[in-house]
Amino acid sequence: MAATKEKGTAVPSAGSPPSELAPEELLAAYRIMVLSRAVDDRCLTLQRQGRIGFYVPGSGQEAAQVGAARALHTEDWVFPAYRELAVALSRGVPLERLLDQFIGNSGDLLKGRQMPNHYGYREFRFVVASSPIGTQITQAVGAAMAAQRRKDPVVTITFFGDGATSSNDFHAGMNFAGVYRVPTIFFCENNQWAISLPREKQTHSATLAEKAHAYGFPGVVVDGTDIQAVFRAVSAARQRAADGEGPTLIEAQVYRFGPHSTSDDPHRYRSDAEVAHWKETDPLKRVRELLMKAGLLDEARDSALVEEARTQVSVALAAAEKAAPVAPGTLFEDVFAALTPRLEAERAEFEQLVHEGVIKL
Ligand SMILES: Cc1ncc(C[n+]2csc(CCOP(=O)(O)OP(=O)(O)O)c2C)c(N)n1
Ligand SMILES: [Mg+2]
Repeated sequence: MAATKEKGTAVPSAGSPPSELAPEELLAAYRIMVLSRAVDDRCLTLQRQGRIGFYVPGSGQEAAQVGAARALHTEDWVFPAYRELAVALSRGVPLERLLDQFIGNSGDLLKGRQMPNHYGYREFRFVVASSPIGTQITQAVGAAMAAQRRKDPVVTITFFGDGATSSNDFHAGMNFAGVYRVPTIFFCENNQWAISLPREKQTHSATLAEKAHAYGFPGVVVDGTDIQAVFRAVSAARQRAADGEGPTLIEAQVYRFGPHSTSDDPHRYRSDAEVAHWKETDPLKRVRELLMKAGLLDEARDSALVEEARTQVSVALAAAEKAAPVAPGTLFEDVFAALTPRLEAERAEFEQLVHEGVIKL
């Protein structure tokens, strides 16, 4: 798979962004990728066992996600879709909090109010996942416009799929970003499928990146299984945005190895041969090879690292499954600063019914 570069590359005007991840950073990135893969493997099983309700795997897309995340600054805001676990982990979101959210227990900062897998963490500037396709795109542009007006040195990045390039929000967001030279990075993970719809039926454009040209800013295609290529592209786009030169659209070409989510069966719409073809460029395999060449990894160390990640998931899961459920009274929190008398009465009645066992949790 070639990493073709489209017309209009994202070249910064001032300063020089880092061109690649140093070997130690690459090792840190690989750890996150391995952990993300371990979470995927475990969570697909957990959903089948009825221990979590829903899950969206990101296997195959780890290099694109971690490469992009590592090019960001702490103050930047991330507006993800729903498949960006490796981005969340890269931002520093603790694995324990993620598992709490999947289960919806008392450790879930969202108090069980979102669908499983729809997490967000203000502390890490990782906005709650968007399930309606594309809505995060206009939100990222709006947040970047606000930062621009307040002269906050913040860049926003939004992650979305190939299918989202057909949404209204994609085009509205791209147009606003172009007109106002907004500091946003549009990061499209083209994983070749929008559930069962293949990329070639999504649009007749030769690439998704070239859609940026119509809005007056650069669009680049990168091989999303090459972590260094992704890191370079996002670093350059970030620099451009920070220099006031406006947005960039990056199309990272990847493949989703697993199902779209725990709700579909990919065998009904794609062939095993296609999956096998893309697995030859498994991003984990590619980074592993780079690390071995750099002398930072060998077979034994790699197996230990994978085992460590699996154990980390098991430990976090055991704690999350042991944690108490969300307290029922929290249902009434966070809408009004002080409850209205009617809601206060309803809360008292609700808690009484829970206490009497009429409402079982
Ligand atoms: C507005 C809207 N329409 C339809 C759906 C149903 N839906 C959920 S995911 C999805 C496909 C999205 O594909 P893509 O943007 O390529 O992202 P991917 O899931 O491949 O990462 C669709 C159509 C939705 N969630 N929201
Ligand atoms: Mg897709």
